[in-house]
Amino acid sequence: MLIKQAGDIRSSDITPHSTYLRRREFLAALVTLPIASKMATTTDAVTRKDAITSYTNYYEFGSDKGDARENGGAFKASPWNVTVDGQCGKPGTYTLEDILKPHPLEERVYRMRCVEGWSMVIPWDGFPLGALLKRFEPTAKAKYVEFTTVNRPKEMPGIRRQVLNYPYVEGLRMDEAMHPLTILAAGLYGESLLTPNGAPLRLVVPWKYGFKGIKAIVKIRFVEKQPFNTWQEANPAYYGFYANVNPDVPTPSYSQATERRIGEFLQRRTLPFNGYAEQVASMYAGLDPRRLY
Ligand SMILES: Nc1nc2c(c(=O)[nH]1)N[C@H]1C(S)=C(S)[C@@H](COP(=O)(O)O)O[C@H]1N2
Ligand SMILES: [Mo]
Repeated sequence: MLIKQAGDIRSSDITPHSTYLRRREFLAALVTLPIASKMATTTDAVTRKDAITSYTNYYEFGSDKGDARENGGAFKASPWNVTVDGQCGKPGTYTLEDILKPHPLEERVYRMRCVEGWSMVIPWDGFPLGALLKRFEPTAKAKYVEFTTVNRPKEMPGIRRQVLNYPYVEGLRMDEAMHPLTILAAGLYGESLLTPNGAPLRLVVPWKYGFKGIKAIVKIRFVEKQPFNTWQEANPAYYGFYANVNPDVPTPSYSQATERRIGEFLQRRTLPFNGYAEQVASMYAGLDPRRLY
């Protein structure tokens, strides 16, 4: 049994009093999802649900792990529209229902790894991004896909602090976007996503560092040129475009060789491509591994 030591419990793991008072509002967003199939890509133990929903990175709500849960009470994830444009045959504005309807949710248990050195194992409920993108009929000029997060300063109080430039933007190369391990998630642990984890729709790319997993997506754009993602813009020495998990490439100030699994005490060795090398490494043949950060 793993025992969490007092020194290992961060203040952000503890529910703030104001959140406790709003707990009904927080729980009201939960809807049990019908899951079509289950697939585990790891035998590692799944991280506790309360850790996954309270220990999050979501700068639109603040830069502390507990901020999205603490400050997310005003965020409205419904109704929701996603605008699709750029190099494709079927641009337009689609409702969340339009997006989700043809794609039964599958539960996939993925290892996730953040650049800050922590990791989790999350049972995401999602569907392959590629199946959705095909519906929009990308043209031959669509080399990359760019994603944009909703920008609502009134509902997202961290935006005012301008730690990052908003709206938050991420991107994938077309082959990465079409890869079967890449999913859009609408839930986790069999329930619809809560605000801190990116409700109502977020990207999950398990062989990349966590920041690639853009939350609360409102725009999908097919483009010819490599998108300029928010974290690369904020600090290019630490954050690149590819952001493939690579234990051999340190950041300018720390090693990326190990990670601390949330809920565990000892460090683990980080695996190339976060353990998914067999499935994805061939996409990067010929690319300088130092660019894989
Ligand atoms: N819009 C938006 N998406 C975001 C972020 C953010 O600040 N804003 N943080 C990213 C980072 S740094 C990480 S590690 C993951 C964390 O996902 P999780 O909180 O669901 O574990 O979300 C990513 N997606
Ligand atoms: Mo992150």
